[in-house]
Amino acid sequence: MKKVIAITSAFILSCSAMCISAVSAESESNDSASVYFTIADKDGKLVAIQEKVEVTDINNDGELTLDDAFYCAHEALYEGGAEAGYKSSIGSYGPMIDKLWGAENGGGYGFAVNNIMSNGLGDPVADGDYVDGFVYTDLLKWSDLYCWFNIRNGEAKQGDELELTLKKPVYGNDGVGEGPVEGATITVNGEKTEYVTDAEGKVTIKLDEAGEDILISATSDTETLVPPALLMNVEADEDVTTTTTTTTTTSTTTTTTTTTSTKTKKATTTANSPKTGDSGLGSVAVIFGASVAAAFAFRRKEND
Ligand SMILES: [Ca+2]
Repeated sequence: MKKVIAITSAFILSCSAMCISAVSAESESNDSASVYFTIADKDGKLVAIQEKVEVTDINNDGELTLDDAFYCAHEALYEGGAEAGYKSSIGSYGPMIDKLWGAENGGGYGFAVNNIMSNGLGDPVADGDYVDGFVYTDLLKWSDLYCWFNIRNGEAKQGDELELTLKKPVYGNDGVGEGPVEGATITVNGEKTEYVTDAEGKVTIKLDEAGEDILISATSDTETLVPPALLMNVEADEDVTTTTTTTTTTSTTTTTTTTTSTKTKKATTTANSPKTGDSGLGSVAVIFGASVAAAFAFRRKEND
């Protein structure tokens, strides 16, 4: 018995020693970084949205740069890997992109690290960086405008209002600053909304849809925007859902089946609140007639 204990503790000791060395090796090492990639392709379409990619020193120069990062992003996200989708070479100003997301257009690519446009693939990347890359869609005037929202992610409740600012790089004597994008229409999961950014690039939108990773982006009639990407997690609000359903019911009759079941669920879950339940029943009665309401009430009674 004693021997077993001795062996066990020796094993635990060696294991913890191993764990300690593994942890310290990781914290000291600089040979990988987690980077979040957003990429717009040659058609101006978002093909990667804040995808987490592990970047390693692909070209073995002892540094983690954008060149390594784009290679790893294609290896992880592009069909056929980096060999099919990405190519870089050393140009007269340093390393440059020859192919991005499968598109070879003679050098029309842009990229930014944490919303700051980068000039070279040799720029460093670090853990937690957001890298945005895009293929120019306007190969005549190069009008594609990189832009970004003041936030990348957020949590909210359905029906909440959210104030956003859409920004773009502004080039001045002191280097690159930022300015507003005016007149951009906000899109939610690819659908245009009524919300348009003002002269300060600001817009307040109401989050009508619930869901995870709802994509908020922007488009413009006057400028070629590289689509910005904001991912929102919006928690469903039952009251908001009910209101929406009722509106749908009054405008069409084809959704009656769905509505009835939704209402039943609502009435059942709020059985302790007679006021809510009664008003729900009232709207059903108006729409479906007294006989349906009677059947509904009967079923409700049974449930009670
Ligand atoms: Ca490298």
